[in-house]
Amino acid sequence: MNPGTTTSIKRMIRQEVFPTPFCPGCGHGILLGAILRAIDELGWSMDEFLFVSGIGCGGWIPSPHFAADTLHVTHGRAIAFATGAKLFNPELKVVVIGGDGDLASIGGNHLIHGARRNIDLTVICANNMIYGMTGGQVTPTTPHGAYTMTTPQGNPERPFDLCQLVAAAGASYVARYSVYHVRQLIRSLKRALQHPGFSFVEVLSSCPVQYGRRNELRSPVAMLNYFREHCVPISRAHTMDSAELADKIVIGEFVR
Ligand SMILES: Cc1ncc(C[n+]2csc(CCOP(=O)(O)OP(=O)(O)O)c2C)c(N)n1
Ligand SMILES: [Mg+2]
Repeated sequence: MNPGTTTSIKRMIRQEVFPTPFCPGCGHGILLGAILRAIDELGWSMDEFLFVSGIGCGGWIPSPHFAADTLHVTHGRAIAFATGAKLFNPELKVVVIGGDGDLASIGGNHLIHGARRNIDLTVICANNMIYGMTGGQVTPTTPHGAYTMTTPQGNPERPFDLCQLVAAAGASYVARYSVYHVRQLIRSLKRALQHPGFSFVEVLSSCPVQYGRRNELRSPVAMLNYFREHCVPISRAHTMDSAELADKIVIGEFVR
């Protein structure tokens, strides 16, 4: 069986029947597949892992889907639980998967202090730029001017660049891709999983239902096209000035 194929990763998913927590067109399913493909391509067993997630649509990525040990904990506290588990059993590969609200808003302090300590965790942020599960409120990564339930006139605030934030705090592997850039994303996830120390991968994920419908990106295809058209590789970004970069999202590896 070829690693990374649908047939190969099927055994890594729980086979019980349960309703999907994801809306049609949600990018979190693409990220789910990318994480499993990365682990499969590395030839690692799910038994070596603990996946920790908080509350939100992003928190549903590992739990209940992954056929592995999972901790589904309180909103914003996944990195704190993961730190405890890692300290108790340093042999475990501990992976945190959470939303932008979960990791950067209520959990923002755990994120920067986890990075500062450079603790050996892999943190994957499913950044759909909104509180998806609770109806579409603004988050610290919602773009300036974007419409959400709580910013009906457009977001007046400037968003965090999560990669710059965790890099400045001390993370030793930092990368950003989108669910449109699946092959690059899988390669980056493999590097993050292999990296000793705090590794962080921000993954821009489509949310046509809560984000897209308020921002003229109502269809799943429109959201993927948005990522295709707005993401600029770091190598190209170096040749662009700030005006050209104004509405762009830089992707690639920022710390390696
Ligand atoms: C302590 C606490 N505060 C607030 C909530 C309500 N809540 C649940 S999920 C969530 C935000 C979800 O957004 P995000 O983390 O970005 O995940 P997404 O659903 O977008 O994937 C909020 C505010 C909660 N469950 N617990
Ligand atoms: Mg979110």
